[in-house]
Amino acid sequence: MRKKLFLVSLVSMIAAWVLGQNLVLAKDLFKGKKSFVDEFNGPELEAGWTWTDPTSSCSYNFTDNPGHLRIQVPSSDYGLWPFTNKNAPRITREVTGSFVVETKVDYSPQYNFEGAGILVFSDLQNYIHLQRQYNRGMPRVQTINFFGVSNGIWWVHQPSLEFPATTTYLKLTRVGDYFVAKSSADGKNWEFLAVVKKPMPKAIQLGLIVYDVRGQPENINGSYADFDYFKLAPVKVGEVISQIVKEIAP
Ligand SMILES: [Ca+2]
Repeated sequence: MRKKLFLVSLVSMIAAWVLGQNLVLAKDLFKGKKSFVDEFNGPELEAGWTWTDPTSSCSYNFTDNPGHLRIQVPSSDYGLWPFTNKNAPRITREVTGSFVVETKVDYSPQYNFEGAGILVFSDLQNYIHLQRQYNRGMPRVQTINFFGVSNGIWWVHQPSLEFPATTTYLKLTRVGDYFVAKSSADGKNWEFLAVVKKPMPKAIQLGLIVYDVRGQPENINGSYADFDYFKLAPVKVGEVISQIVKEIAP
């Protein structure tokens, strides 16, 4: 009985907090605009996107796989690591406040530390990846990985999620400093990976990234990922509450 009461009050407190955050943040984000969808039909990036390619050696196109944004890297020197490698190509747009973002990516990572997915970026000391990734030598090799850098300190959610499929749906929800990660093989049945609390400014850069670093010597050829769409939508408050409770309730 006591446990039940505790849970009810915990849920009520979280609900009040999330609702408050959500109303404030959602108002900031949507300023008269309900949502944003890019189907990547080309021929150019839609307004609001910024292409970042620090070494000016990567590329993107809408023609190799029509209806998809293909981002490609020519070798395996394209990571996002605050100390040594800041080269990963990405497209981002500014988003303020809470959001749910979803993408579908076709990607076949072959070598260690090849990844592609969603990026939340503030600066090189603060960012979050949710991506399809290859991890040689780990218990789970073909995975969904959820990791990042917070105040300059690298973190990774363990365990990563085993995910052998090459077509991957990724969904990331932000409410305040909470980030909820999910993935799916069909875009209908979503598997919860984790919720993490990471401080981030209200306004961040949100987008898609291809990441390929030299985790093993034979990884020299680079890679590409095909993103089918990018969908930004309002947060479903109830869903976020249930995930946060799932993570922190006793
Ligand atoms: Ca598409």
